[in-house]
Amino acid sequence: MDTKQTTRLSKFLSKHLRHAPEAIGLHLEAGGWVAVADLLAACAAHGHPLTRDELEDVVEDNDKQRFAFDEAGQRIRAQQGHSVEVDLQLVAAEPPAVLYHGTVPAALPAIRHTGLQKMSRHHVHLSPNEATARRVGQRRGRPVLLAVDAAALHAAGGVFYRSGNGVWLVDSVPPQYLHELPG
Ligand code: HQG
Repeated sequence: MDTKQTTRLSKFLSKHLRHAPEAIGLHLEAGGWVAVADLLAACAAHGHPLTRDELEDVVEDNDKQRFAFDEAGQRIRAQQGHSVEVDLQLVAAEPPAVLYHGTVPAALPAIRHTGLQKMSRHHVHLSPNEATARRVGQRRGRPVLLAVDAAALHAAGGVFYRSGNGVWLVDSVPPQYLHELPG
């Protein structure tokens, strides 16, 4: 498969493992899992035929490790980023002292007022370093970086989760834990 095909399949998988499984007749089990055999059949039935080997290549090549197989290799899921109701069975973890969030200038007034909100996702997504946060912000325009005082929020009872691909997840970040970093 060339890069273009891999990207096309990755987008198709993101859409159906995170947002619209029922559109291709899938149902996410607890943890967000679907049987690999069911996924391959659903992909074939909806214009994206691929083999198990090709699926493994897409999972491995994915720049952000968006997808993961279970230990037996029988099931697959998106690691985070869902909009459908799903219990990812994440385990709470102690975050690093500082985490980062990349956004755009237009969102700042609201963020200063209400803090970071999960918007259409299940959690606010935070990055472990500035470079990753900058890339996240850049998807929407000129990136603006915020540092999150994760240690203080955690000490105040904020519950953090780390997804399988290194994204930190939290319910919300009130404004007093945010610091705007100089561009
Ligand atoms: C902003 C991608 C107004 C927030 C990325 C962001 C990441 C507010 C947008 C992952 C707000 C939500 C997540 C508030 C937050 N008022 N705007 N109170 N609080 N926002 O896409 O963090 O390709 O849901 O700053 O790389 O940008 O999907 O979240 O701009 O890892 O794998 O509202 O998505 O990964 O946007 O990105 P998103 P995000 P994938």
